[in-house]
Order: sequence, then C-alpha cells, then structure tokens
Amino acid sequence: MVITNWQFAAGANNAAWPILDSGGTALDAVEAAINHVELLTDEFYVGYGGSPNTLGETTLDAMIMWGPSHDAGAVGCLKRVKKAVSVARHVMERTQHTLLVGDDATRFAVEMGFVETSLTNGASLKAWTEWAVKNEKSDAWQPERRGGGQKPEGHDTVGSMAIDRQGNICVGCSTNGRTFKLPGRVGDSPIAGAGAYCDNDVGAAIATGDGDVMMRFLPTYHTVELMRQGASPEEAAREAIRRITGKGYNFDGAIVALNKNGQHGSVRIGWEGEEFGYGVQRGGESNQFSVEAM
Ligand code: SD4
Repeated sequence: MVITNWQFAAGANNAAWPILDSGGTALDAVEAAINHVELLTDEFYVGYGGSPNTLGETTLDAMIMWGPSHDAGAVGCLKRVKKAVSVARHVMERTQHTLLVGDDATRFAVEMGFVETSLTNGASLKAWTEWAVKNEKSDAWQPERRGGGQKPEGHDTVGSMAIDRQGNICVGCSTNGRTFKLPGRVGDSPIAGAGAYCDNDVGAAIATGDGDVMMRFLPTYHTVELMRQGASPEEAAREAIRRITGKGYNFDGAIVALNKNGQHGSVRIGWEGEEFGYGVQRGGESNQFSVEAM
C-alpha cells in the first residue's frame, strides 16, 4: 500500500502503485510518488517554481528513509536541482552521510549526474516581485507563535509512505519550505523524526505544516514511538500534536501515520477554511480521507 498527503495524493499514489503491484520496493514507490509531485508544473509549495526566499530563490528540502536498514538520506536548502528526494536517495545509498545542504548538496547532485537548472518559474518570480516591491520584512522576523502570533502563510509538503510485498516500509517527503523564508533556512522536512520517520518494526509517519515550530518536537518520531507502545495511528498523531500545543504554540500542521499492519490515521490542527486529507492506494482500491481539525 502507499499513502500520500494533500490534494496531490491520487496522482502521487498512481505513480507509485505499479511499482508496488509488480513486486517492487517501497523505496522505489515512495521516490516515484514524490518525484511526481516535485515535477508538477502548478504546485507552488513542492519542488521548483514556488515559495521563493527573500532573495527570490526557490530552495528545496527533502528526505527519504528506508525501513529495513534504518538508513536515511536528506538534502536541505538544495539549490538548482529539481528532484530533491532523488538527491536525498543518493545521499542515503552512495554515502555514509545523512544530510547535505546548500550549494554543496548541489555539487554532490551534479557529481551524481543530476542536471543543474533554475528553480524559478513565472509563479515564483511573480510572487517574489509582488512581495519585494512592498519592501516588507519577511514574516520570519515576527515574534514566535506561542500563545498567539501570526502564522506563516502557505502550506503543502508532499509526504509518502509505503509498505511493499516483503513488508518493508519506506517514508519520504519533499517541500520548498516556506514563502519568503530567510536564505539558508532549512525546515523540518529533511530532519529524520521531524518531517518523516519510519521503523520497520512499527510503522511510519509524515508531517506537514509549520516546520519551524514542528521540528522542535520531532513529531513523526514521537508518533512512531507511541505506536510502538500500542497507540493507534490516529491516537499517536494526536498526542504528538498535543505535545506542541501543550507548550503554547499556535500553528498549522498535520501528521499522517501508518502502522506496519496497514492501519492509518491522521490529525490536523489549524488551516482554518482549508482542506487537508490524504490518499491511500491498496490493492486495486484507492481512497481519499479528509481530516477535520482537532
Ligand atoms: C516546512 N513543513 O518547511 C514545511 C512546509 C509545509 O505545510 O509542510 N507546510 O516548514
């Protein structure tokens, strides 16, 4: 089975399903699902052509984690390379490292054969020029969102998790982060246990939302550990979110969790007036789940 969050779930799961259906690995399936979203031309918050930083540049965060070996690879603030999760997979498979960042991650990607290209398109350029003429400071300079405060705009991180015929679990995620972020900003997505986490003995979890807050709590690690102790996927995700609100944070976010038996659940907070959900493809069946705010 394969699960992907947000409105692009069906397309992503469609890209992954033939791999799983023909006996392929969850690793290949998750990479295919995420690549599908990274290359969508009209998706602003994942991949190229979206969420410019204060200098107008789009940079990418992604990770992939493979259950059988508990190995992970990630890139943070990756520049000028489109398939961030595939670069993350190269970090995992070709090196002993877990996380490479910035221009050095780009150099690594080029050494691995990836094409270097601009990540700017009409949409990201328009968003940046409209913002830049206002001469405002990035909202990253606002006070912390504890007990109130202004939440950052925008959303979407693609997170996918799959279980293959061998019972192996893989999880991954990819995003361009946060609009008008400060140059050099790395969010939760490339941090194991923050943006995504899996343990072959237990299950997996993916996160989306205000990464600057969420990464302080390692919510996907927390969710998987609670499932290890017997919590259902939804209970585990709820408790992980509660840990964050319990410290007074006002944020938008969601966690989708999957246990190794194929049970899944999700909790979201905030995003008033927005739809959040996830898609599940299992056997020949594909279902979409909408998640209400807690
Ligand atoms: C980030 N978590 O970089 C990502 C963005 C996101 O819903 O998922 N927004 O903070």
